[in-house]
Amino acid sequence: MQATPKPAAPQAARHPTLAQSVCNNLASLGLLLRGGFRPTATDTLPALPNGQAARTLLMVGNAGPDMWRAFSGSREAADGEPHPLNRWTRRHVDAIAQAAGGVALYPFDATPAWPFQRWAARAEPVYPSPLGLLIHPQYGLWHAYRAAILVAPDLQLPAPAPSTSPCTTCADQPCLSTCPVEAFGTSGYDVPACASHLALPAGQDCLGGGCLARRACPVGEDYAQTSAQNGFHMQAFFKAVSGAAA
Ligand code: B12
Ligand code: SF4
Ligand code: SF4
Repeated sequence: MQATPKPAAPQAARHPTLAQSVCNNLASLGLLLRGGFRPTATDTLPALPNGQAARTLLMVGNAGPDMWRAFSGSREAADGEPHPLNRWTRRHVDAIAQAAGGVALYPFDATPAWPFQRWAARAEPVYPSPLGLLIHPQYGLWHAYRAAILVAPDLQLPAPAPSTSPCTTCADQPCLSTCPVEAFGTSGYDVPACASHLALPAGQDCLGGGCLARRACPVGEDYAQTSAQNGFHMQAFFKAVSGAAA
């Protein structure tokens, strides 16, 4: 049986009780507190339920298999209704945010989308990869963001320690030579080319087991998602980009 990789240590905060309690509640769901930062007025965030301004934004995410294990046994995973992972996340993270006197924002339901990737780069050491996904030195491309929690206190989380992107020392860049339809080029990610391939018999490896370009990256292999999780996300992505009800 595959050992669960040790997650990166959450950043120390100067309000340890609130940060630790959020961290513990997230851990019971296989989710990680992935750092945070003090927002500025230009972030134009909503006020908290009591009218106060948020002085810390906490990033919530997943890496490795823990979240998938927790979600797989949930009622949302079994009820056959649309967007099970988003509904499971909202049910639990809304409660965690409320217990902290805060409010949760999500990457999946705002128009325009909240800039989760830009926020992530302010919270922890992540870097743009040639695929557009952010790469983490430990998790590689095998991580995502599920929510942000706004809270009133300034938790004074430390800025991410200086580090470098794993991509800068990756001579072969296998992520760029693996996609069968060369969807990653100088002009970004060719979503229609990818979606067309997924509709073909030749695209079933990507659709069922995950993006071949993402799987080609050697960084963070211990955190790679299972085929079941990759297939779940790819099916949701394919439904969204092919216009079917996701
Ligand atoms: C729209 C969207 C998509 C669209 C279009 C993506 C695209 N590349 O064109 C579609 C549906 C195709 C898509 C697909 C997927 N997505 Co998507 N997507 C989003 C979403 C909802 C909004 C992105 C957006 O418009 N942001 C608005 C701008 C203003 O936000 P921003 O943070 O400031 O913008 C930064 C990014 O745009 C980034 N960026 C985007 N593309 C590129 C390309 C390059 C080369 C670089 C350097 C940077 C870069 O740079 C900006 C400045 O920092 C985000 C969630 C979110 N709310 O952010 C997820 C998100 C980006 N997606 C994510 C994922 C995981 C995927 C999938 C892999 C899902 C899957 N099947 O498993 C696929 C495949 C993507 C791929 N192979 O690249 C993750 C990325 C996590 C990470 N490690 O970075 C996010 C953050 C969602 C999450 N829950 O974590 N996605
Ligand atoms: S294969 Fe290399 S260049 Fe591509 S994302 Fe991984 S580390 Fe970066
Ligand atoms: S899912 Fe397959 S076709 Fe789409 S970008 Fe990844 S490797 Fe290319």
